[in-house]
Amino acid sequence: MNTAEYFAPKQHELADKIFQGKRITAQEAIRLFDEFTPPQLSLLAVERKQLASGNKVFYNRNLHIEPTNICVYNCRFCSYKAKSEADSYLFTANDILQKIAEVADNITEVHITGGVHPDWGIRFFADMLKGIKDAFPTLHIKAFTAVEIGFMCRIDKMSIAEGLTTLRNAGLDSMPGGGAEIFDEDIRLIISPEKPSGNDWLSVHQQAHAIGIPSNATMLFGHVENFTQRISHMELLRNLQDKTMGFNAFIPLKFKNRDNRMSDVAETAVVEDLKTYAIARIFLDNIPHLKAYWPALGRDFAQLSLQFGVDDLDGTINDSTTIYTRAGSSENQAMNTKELQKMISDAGFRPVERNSVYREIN
Ligand code: V47
Ligand code: SF4
Repeated sequence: MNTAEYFAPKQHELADKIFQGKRITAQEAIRLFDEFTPPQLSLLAVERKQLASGNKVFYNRNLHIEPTNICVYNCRFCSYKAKSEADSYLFTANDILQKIAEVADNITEVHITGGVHPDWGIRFFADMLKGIKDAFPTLHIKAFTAVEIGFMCRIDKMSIAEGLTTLRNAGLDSMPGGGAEIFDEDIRLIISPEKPSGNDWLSVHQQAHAIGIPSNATMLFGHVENFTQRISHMELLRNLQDKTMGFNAFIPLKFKNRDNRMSDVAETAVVEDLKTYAIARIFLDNIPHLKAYWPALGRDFAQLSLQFGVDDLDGTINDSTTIYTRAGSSENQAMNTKELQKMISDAGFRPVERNSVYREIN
């Protein structure tokens, strides 16, 4: 690539470094936010995506289940937790088995996370996982954020390592990336003051990776944090990944402002969102996949994000998820495989179905 055509002289050195696949520093990532245009970032991010996954864009067939919307925490950005007893729900183990049974022939993964229930501990969830594995032995179970696991361990007075081992032995195959928000403690105090710290989140994932449970990582962005805090968040993830190589995917989650206690905070512009995806792709050089979770973002944005380094659009079946519809996403939460494939090929990429650990499924 002749960088002179697309980049100003002061940008050449950094653009060349990125084209050569070299690691960039946090200061350089801030420069990408401040000094580079969206078309320039698109060029750089797609180049780095090609290194990681060529022309492929992945999707999977999964079902998201949220067992309850009752939660002990009161995150200010959350539109999801029950506002009153009348608004609350709890699924029984049988409800969950029934929901899976309805679509089991069409999925390879079940994704389970929800509110942090005050009484449900490790043993309760281990029984739930065993029930699912007994009934559907080939389904991959991706379940429970680090925040949920931390609380479950407290209920049953177990260490994090004991809790994780119990869940793994009961059928937990991997963990989703929720609960990370923004690791910066000053921001956490504003948006989710009761939630355990960023270090706690990182420690749960480190311990999960150590016993063979891979996971994802998220970042809730576009509220009261600044670019430096976004990059610091990613830097902590990059540092941990250097040690464990246990993260499969990074998922930036754009803050949605409807029906929560941060509704006065304006949502970010699409251009800023796309820049954030591109910079994540470039900066997180050791996390192989960048996921745009389309039910939250909308199909149009998700398709556009493929030009900014995204190589994964998550799943096709999203039957009972409400965390985003409540916060203002108007998406119909289900898309069939053909629609998803078309969305990817229309954007110029090759759709590839994956399993939960990114093996290709023919
Ligand atoms: O941790 C809550 C976020 C997360 C809002 O790992 C909000 O494959 C935006 O982590 N605006 C849960 N975001 C969802 C999650 C996830 C989703 C899809 C795939 C995977 C995966 C993980 O949702 C929470 C929080 O950061 N969230 N409220 C809101 N108003
Ligand atoms: Fe509970 Fe999660 Fe909502 Fe926080 S974001 S209140 S932990 S459901």
